[in-house]
Formats: sequence, structure tokens, C-alpha cells
Amino acid sequence: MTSQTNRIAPNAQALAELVAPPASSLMSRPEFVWGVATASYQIEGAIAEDGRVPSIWDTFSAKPGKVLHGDTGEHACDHYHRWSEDVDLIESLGVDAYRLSIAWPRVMHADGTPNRKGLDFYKKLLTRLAEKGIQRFVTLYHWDLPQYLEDRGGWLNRDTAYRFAEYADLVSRELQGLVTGWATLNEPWCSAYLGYGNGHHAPGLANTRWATQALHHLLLGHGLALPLLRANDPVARCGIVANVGRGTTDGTTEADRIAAQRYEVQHNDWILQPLLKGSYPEELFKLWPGTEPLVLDGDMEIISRPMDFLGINYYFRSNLRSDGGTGFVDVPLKDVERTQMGWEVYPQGLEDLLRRFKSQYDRLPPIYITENGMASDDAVVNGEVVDEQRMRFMKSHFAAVARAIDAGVDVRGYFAWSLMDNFEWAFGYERRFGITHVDYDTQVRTLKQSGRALQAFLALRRGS
Ligand code: IFM
Repeated sequence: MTSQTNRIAPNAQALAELVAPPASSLMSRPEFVWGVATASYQIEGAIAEDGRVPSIWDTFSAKPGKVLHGDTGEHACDHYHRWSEDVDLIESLGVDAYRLSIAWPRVMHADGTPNRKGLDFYKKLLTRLAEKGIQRFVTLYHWDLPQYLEDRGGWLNRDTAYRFAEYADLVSRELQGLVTGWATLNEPWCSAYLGYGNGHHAPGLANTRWATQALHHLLLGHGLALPLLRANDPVARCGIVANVGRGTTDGTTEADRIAAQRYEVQHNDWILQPLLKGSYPEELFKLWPGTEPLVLDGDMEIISRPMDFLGINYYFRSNLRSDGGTGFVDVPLKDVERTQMGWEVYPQGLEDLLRRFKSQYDRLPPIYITENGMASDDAVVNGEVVDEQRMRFMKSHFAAVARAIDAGVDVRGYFAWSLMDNFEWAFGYERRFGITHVDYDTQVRTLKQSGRALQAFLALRRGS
């Protein structure tokens, strides 16, 4: 410890230690970016204000049985009105960066013209963050497609890729100079597979062939947007955010081993290979025969345009076995630690995947862990939320990232999911991912112990 850090009260040091990565790790260095993340539909509320048009999640969540307890994003965390105090909260954490997303339905009218009031909201927010010295990582599409585009076929319609590029062009012209890093899409796997493949997410369609076509159009939109973002905002870095999953098997046969491998192809390489190698993995179509998307000449060159960073979102590992055919079945392991989502706590999976991506993809850009975190059934007791499992989760995942960095993976930052409890899609408000507790009746925010521990670690790291 330096003499500067001795200014921290001993209890702050003990608190920091609850989450801190290994002291020797590059993650403690000033250039490593520590942040917190959110997404528009999950926190903003105000779905009918200032000219915002409906999104597919407004439509989907209004349908009975689609979201747990019938929850919707109507009010969420009311961030649209409370953004200023939320920025103060972010500042109080001492993070270097905030990752947020722009709501497409808020900033563009159905005729493609700008919605000034919506744009002004993000201008105010980003300006305030910049004034406070907080870096801004902005995702353009975190699943809230305008409903009028879904009515024309959504991501099954190739035209949506071009509409997305128009939207990216508008937003990056309007917000240029205010953004540190642009991510085109958040987790296109989820948009395509959960939205069009199994229907668990909006728009709720279920056909694997549609999922591969939707994914192709999402990635095409990403590739079309990249040069526009670069031209409009040359200083900002540009990339994409992918969710990744670790798949292993406790089975003993070669078929089980292949099943686990195919799970990773389906979860990871389906997205990463087109982006980083310009082709879809052949193994994917062994898993899903006959689902090849329609690809036009030149599409794969557009999709595989170079990026400045890759965002990786990691949550859990799955145990797979062969389904007796070309596919896999998920056979949950017994006696492993799980979160409120039922997801296994498996930090080693993050290290394994980061190392694999480095060895597999020559063109792997610098990586940010753009999401990592867990849900727990947190409650405020005597003014405090003691989320002990989350602190262990954070510490073990920080250590996994540190090991990957030691092994040579270029990881530049880590964003905790999430800044605050929010609308967890099909699980509504029941699943609490925040390092800040939100009381949805009063909108009171209470920093959980995990948030206080991160805050203490970051203060120690700064030596303040
Ligand atoms: O809440 C989501 C987020 O919107 C996308 N990544 C996974 C998180 C937890 O499920």
C-alpha cells in the first residue's frame, strides 16, 4: 500500500477487499476502465413521453403471459426523469465509465426525421457525464426496435438493416464529440435467437430459420453503421457487444464432447466468426440443418469490417450432453452454486472463453467486459442491502479476468451489470441485477454492499 492509500479508513480497505481483483493485476492500473452498465428500456420508463414511439418491448410486455407478473417497462426506474440524480450516483461510485443505450423509438419519428426532444435527453445526459469526467460507452441498439419497423417484418426484413444504418448516422451526427465508444448492437444472439428463434423475447416469433436470417440482418446493420459512425465521430471508438456462453460436458462420450462444442459454436461463433472472419461456422448448420440465411454478394465483407473493440458479456456455464442426434441438451449440474436466475456461478468460464477467443480469432480487437453480474433476491434491511453472494461473484470474476490478462488477452475494461436493479426482460422486476437496490414504489435507490465495496476499491485504486 502506498502512503496515499493509508488515508482510507481501515474499514474501507476491508470493504474494498471484498471485491478487489488480485493486487498485482493490471486491473488495478489507472488505464484499466471500470464502469457500470444499463440499457434504455430497462431503466428509462416514460414510454409515451416527448414523442417516443412504441417499441417491440412495449407490445410484447403488454401481452398476457409474456413477462413474469405482467411487468412492463412503463415506469421502470424512471430514469428519464431521474437521470440527474442517477448521474450523481454513478459519480459517487468513482467509476471511470458508464455504459448506456439509446432508445431508437425515442430519437426518431416513424418517418425517419429526428425527434429533437428525445435527442436532447441524451445530449443532456452525455454532457453531464462528460463534465464529470466519466467516459461514455453508448450502445445504439439494446433490443428496443420501433414497433413500426417490426410491423414491416422487423429483423426478418433486410430493409431494417438499412433503417438501422440511417438511425446510427443520425444519432452519431447529433451526439458526435459526446461519446467515448459506440457499440452498434447489444447481444445480437439474443435479438435473433430469443426474439425470432424461440420467442422468449420480443417480438416473440419462434423458428430457427428466422433466427439465422434475423441475425444476418442485424450483423449487416452493424457493418453498414460502422463507416457512418467513424465518419461522423472520428475520435470515438467503434465496436459491438456480444453475449458469450461457456459449454462443457460431464458426459463421457465423443457425442457429448461434440454437443458441448456445438453449444459454444451456437452461442459464440455464430456471432463472432462472421464479424471476425467473414463467414458463418459450418458446424452451426450441422446443428441446425437447412437454416442457412440468404446472404447477398458483399454482405460478409460489410459484416467483417474492422472494429476498435469487442464487448463481451458473460454470465454462466452450461452442462451439455448429446441429444442423440446432431444437437445438445442442457443437463443442469447438481450441487453447484447458482444465482436467482438459476445460472451457475462459474468464473473459470470467463477466463476459458477469453483465452479461446484469443487463440481462435487473429483479428480479435481489444476487449471490454461490457457486462458481468448476477441477480439475487435483495431487500433493504435497516437501510442496508447485504448482497454477500454478489460480492463473491464479483471478486471471483475479476480474478478470472485478471488471469486472462496475465495469459495475454487484451482486456481493457470491466462494466458491472448493472448500475441498478431494473426491468429484466421476460423476468420483469423480480430479478435484481443491480449493485444499487431500487424500490419500485418509491424509486428510492440504495447502494448495496457490493456497490459500496466497488466504490471503496475504486477509491483505494485512485489513492483518494
Ligand atoms: O439484463 C440483461 C441485459 O439487458 C443484457 N445482458 C444480460 C442481462 C442479464 O440478463
